[in-house]
Amino acid sequence: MGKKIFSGVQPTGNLHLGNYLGAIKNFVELNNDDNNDCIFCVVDLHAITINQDPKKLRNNIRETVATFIASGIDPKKSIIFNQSRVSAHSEAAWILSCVARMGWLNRMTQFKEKAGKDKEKASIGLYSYPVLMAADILLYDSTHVPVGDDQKQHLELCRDIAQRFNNDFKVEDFFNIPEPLIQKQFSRIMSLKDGQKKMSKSDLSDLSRINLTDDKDQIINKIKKAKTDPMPMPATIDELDKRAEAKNLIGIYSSLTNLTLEKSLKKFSGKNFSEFKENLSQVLVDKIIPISLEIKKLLSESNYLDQILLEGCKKADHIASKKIKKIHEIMGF
Ligand code: AQP
Repeated sequence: MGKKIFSGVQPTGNLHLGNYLGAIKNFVELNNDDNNDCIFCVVDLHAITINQDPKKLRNNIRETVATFIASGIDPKKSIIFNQSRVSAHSEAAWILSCVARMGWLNRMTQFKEKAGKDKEKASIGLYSYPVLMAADILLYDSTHVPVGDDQKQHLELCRDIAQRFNNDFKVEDFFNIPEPLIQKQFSRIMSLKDGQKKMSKSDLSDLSRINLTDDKDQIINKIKKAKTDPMPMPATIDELDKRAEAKNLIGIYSSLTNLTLEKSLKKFSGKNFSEFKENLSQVLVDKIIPISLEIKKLLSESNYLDQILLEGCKKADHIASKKIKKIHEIMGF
């Protein structure tokens, strides 16, 4: 049987190599399998959990759609839509927030990281973000959710919420319990400036990430400046595990070339970083530049992008409104 796939990306600008290798690359493979029904959502309601400039947000929504298509998602095969247009998401999030427990949400590490020391000033939306994410997934009876490693905990919470709803309301199997699809390797791409920190859109340093809209010179420059250590390239996985920055760069190389870490190490062990970095820049340029050029081309066709969203929203709304109707019946509304 085919899979029902759902995943989302926040339109918060600066989509980067981590988003691509951790999530979007996987979306494309799932989209290419005719057995699957795929829904890829631009999660604009998630984006507003931190302050957004409305004008920029509108552009970022289009840019996220352009990135999906430029990366290889076919809007004729997969539903692409933005979350705020399908009101069932907000409604289901409220209902599920009455099912989820404070204790469950208090364990979410992403909130702790994003809220930082001043959590009193964080929005309530940032705290309840994973409940909205559960609503997104459960409304479509999704069976599989392709995400990067950082979203694993939110997926577990989604499963707990679904199970609790099914138990509390004695509606066995009403919500499908979704499986995460997290790549076994290279599921967390780290910052180019700090091998302990995840590559992230919101990092103040643009040198910390490869943006999917970077040009050739920017990519080469960022890899040249990427943090390494003074030793030659490692020879074994054990050695690699102790060297965070080297591990990240070799991981990126392996993921882009579809080589195992062992094979990449064999190719470069004992060599100096500058030689490896030249090779890495080349594979990055070969992969990212066609995507970058296509994103820029699509962004000049905003009517086309808006049309894709409009059609996607109609299809998503058709599915989600049926599910929310059933939820109303179950709740006694
Ligand atoms: N560094 C990463 N490595 C692997 N996967 C990643 N993802 C994000 N960063 C990495 C995956 O990309 C998908 C979309 O992410 P998102 O847009 O929903 O937001 P995020 O995870 O909050 O992304 P950022 O870049 O880290 O944003 P900020 O800076 O705002 O925190 C998800 O599947 C995610 O796992």
